[in-house]
Amino acid sequence: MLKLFRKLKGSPQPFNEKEISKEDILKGEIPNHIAIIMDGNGRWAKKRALPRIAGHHEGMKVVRKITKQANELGVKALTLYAFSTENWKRPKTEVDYLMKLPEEFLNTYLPELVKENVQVRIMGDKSKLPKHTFNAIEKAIKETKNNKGLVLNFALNYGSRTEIITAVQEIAKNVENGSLESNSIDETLFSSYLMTQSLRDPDLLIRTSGEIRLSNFMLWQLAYTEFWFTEVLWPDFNEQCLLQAIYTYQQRGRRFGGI
Ligand code: V0D
Repeated sequence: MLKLFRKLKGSPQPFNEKEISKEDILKGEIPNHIAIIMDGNGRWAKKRALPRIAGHHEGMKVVRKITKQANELGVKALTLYAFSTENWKRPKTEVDYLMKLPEEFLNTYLPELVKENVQVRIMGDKSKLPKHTFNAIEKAIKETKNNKGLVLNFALNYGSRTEIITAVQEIAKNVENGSLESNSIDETLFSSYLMTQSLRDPDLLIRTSGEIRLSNFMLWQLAYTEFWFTEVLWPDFNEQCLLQAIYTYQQRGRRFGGI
C-alpha cells in the first residue's frame, strides 16, 4: 500500500515502511507546537504545466486539511510560513494573487474554523499588507480570539532577523527610558519581545520540497526544535505526511542539551 502511495506521489519520501495511523500517534507524546515551511507550490504547478498561482491555490487547501488534522490530534499551535519579507521580490502579479489568498481562505473556511474552536493569529509586519488583506485577517482574529482550540498562527510578511532587531530596539528603548533594568534581560524577557509572544517554542519544524535550510524562519524559537524534512511538495502534503513527521518526532529523544 505504501509503495503504491509513493508511486502515485512520484517523489521519494523519508517515510517509515509502515503506514502510521492516528491511533498509533495518540499513544505517544503529541508536539504542542508545530511550525511548517510550506515550500514547493511553484514547483508543483510547473510539473503540471500550470501557472505558479495554481500551486499556491492548491497549497491553500492543504492548509485547511492539515489544520483540521493537527487540531484533532491535540496539537496546541500550528505556525505556518505563508509569506516572507523576501517574497515581495516576486513578480507583482504573483504577489497580488498571494495577497488575495487570506481572504479566499477565510471566506471559505472561517465558519469551519470557528466551529472547531480554532484561534487565528498572524505574526509579521502587518503595516505593509494591502488594506483588503489586513481587514479580512483582522476580522478573523477578532472573531476567533476567545477560541480555546488550536492556535493557527500565520507568519505573514515575517522575517526572523528583523523580528530580533525590533525586539532589541524595544528593549533598548525601555532601558533608556528607565522602565527596564539591563540586568533583568534574560531569555524569558527577550522571548516576550518577539512576535510569537505567549506561544511556546515549536517542538517540531517541518519543511517540504527538499530544501534543507531555515530561510530566516523563527531563528530564536527553533533553538531546541526537532527538524523534519521531506521531498514532498506542499500541495501534495497530506494527513499521512503529518502522521509520519510526528511519528519520527516521537521516536527521537529530546534532551535540551542534557544527557
Ligand atoms: C500560498 C501555501 C493561507 C503557501 C499555502 C499571503 C503559499 C497557501 C493563507 C492565510 C498562502 C493567511 C492568513 C490568514 C488566513 C489564511 C495564506 C498567504 C499564502 C500569503 F489569516 N494560505 N496562504 N497566505 N498560500
